[in-house]
Amino acid sequence: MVTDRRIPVLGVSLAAAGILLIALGAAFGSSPGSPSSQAGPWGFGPGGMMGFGAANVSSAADPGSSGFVAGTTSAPRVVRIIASNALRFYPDVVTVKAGETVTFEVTTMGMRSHEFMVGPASDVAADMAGTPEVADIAMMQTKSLTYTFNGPGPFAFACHATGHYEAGMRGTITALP
Ligand SMILES: [Cu+2]
Repeated sequence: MVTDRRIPVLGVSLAAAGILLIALGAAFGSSPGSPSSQAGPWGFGPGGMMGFGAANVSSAADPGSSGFVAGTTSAPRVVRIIASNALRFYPDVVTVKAGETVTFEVTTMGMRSHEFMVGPASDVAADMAGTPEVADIAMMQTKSLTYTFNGPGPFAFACHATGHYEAGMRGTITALP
């Protein structure tokens, strides 16, 4: 999906992303050693330019981690997701406990706007009308979507902005009993 138009703005986009990453790292609170801090998740390679590899976007503890508290409708567990300019979600695998309520806070990095849909995997794959979704998440904007994981799944999430799903902009959800 690289277009001619994108090339002149790439430098600006990277610089803006770097600034946002620094801000995100501060705002979200780093927790070194959490899975999301590993392996240069931003797509710029290990160690990344401009410190991308050290960037971290922490969410509340996952099921199976110490400190995990299952989300409820009155107190959903917050899971933060980055929607990248490279048409990927970070993280792209989210673990939930069956029955819990999760608020996804989805932030767009880069200049492309994204959508975030979550629900039964078959509905998400089909972009089925009525599947919970937030749309038009613009650069550096965050939108929230709260979802209760009733049943065993499988569940998934995806962006259905034109061409994005086909390019691989999707994620899986593991629901633990
Ligand atoms: Cu997208």
